[in-house]
Amino acid sequence: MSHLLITGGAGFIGSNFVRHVLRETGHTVTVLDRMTYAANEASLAGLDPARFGLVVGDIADAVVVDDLVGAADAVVHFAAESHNDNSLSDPWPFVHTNLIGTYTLLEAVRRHRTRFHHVSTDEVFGDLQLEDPQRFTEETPYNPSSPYSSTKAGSDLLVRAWVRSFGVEATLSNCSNNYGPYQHVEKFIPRQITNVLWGVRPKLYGEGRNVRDWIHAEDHSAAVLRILEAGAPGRTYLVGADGELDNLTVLRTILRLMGRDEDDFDHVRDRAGHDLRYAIDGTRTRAELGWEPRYTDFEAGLRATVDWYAGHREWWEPVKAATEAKYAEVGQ
Ligand code: NAD
Ligand code: TDX
Repeated sequence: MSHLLITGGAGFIGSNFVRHVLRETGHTVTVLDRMTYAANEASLAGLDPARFGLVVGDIADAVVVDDLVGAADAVVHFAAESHNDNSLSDPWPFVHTNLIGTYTLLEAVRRHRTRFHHVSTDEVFGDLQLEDPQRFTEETPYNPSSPYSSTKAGSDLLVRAWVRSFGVEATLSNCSNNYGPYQHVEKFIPRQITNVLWGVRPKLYGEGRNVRDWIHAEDHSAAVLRILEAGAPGRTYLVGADGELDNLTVLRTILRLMGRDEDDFDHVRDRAGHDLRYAIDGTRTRAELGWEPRYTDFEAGLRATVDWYAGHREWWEPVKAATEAKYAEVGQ
């Protein structure tokens, strides 16, 4: 049994991971989270206080981080500014958290010789053409597009440098687009589901031909836990579930599942520098770690996600109006 420090554990994937760890292992967990707009304490409600605690703090605060890392057997690092659209309107928090925050954690795990897992994204590779037969692999060169993805790319490179130069025992994972419960309503799938529930029309950027490679957050959690247990120090693992779909198809599926006309949405202004397509080749991760995605029926996963948002209005409704007001300001 170990004690894990999980950064960003009050966000979407982090909170799913905390529940996964408490369910699947005997580990105890401390979450370090700054409780930004993206966090929700309700995502961690009802967890066993004997095995779980929340510390509100900044991963760029070296004093707080040093204490918590010193008390942990391993650190799993999810904390980030995570939304591309926000990074276009105000990049600074992305530099602060994704770069300086990751640097601060790395210095602490270096001092304490603590096992570290860094959670990253496939967006570090840039984008692919629609008809390109290739997918991202561990060898794909980094070519990030947005302030979000470039700060994530920078954080990955910091981790690699701390492994090579200082012998830090770290692993990395680059995962594709996650969906599932507890995702902030600023993101594509929850935004559209809650728009329908809230009585406004869904919003599609441009023509919606952009492709994302969807994976359920529960599958991502299982992969991260497996890497923590069996990953080779210094290695990068690509995590994906062969879930490529264009945005138009996803939106039409949501509308159909919710009993609406599939054309009942608005086209809005496209995202600046909008990446066309992401696609992960996760063959090596599956072969080496024996991890397999379980939520491979996307429509079933989406239906369960629709049901979750319909049944948890108290979780998302308090932030819905402010999120939509922010989008309205930029014509999206
Ligand atoms: P999220 O925005 O839902 O949650 C991020 C959490 O980090 C929030 O709880 C926030 O309060 C916290 N945080 C932000 N700045 C902090 C700081 N300075 N100190 C402490 N805590 C801070 O993000 P998410 O979608 O759950 O993503 C989690 C991680 O997974 C990120 O590193 C992201 O890059 C990566 N990732 C996300 C996806 C995806 O599809 N969402 C895919 C691949 C990788
Ligand atoms: O209202 C919308 N309409 C729309 O068409 C929104 C919010 C998005 N989109 C499009 C843009 C993207 O092509 O949907 C797609 C998905 O958008 P996001 O949910 O913002 O995700 P994306 O930009 O692909 O990034 C996500 O996956 C990789 C996460 O937010 C990142 O944290 C992760 O690294």
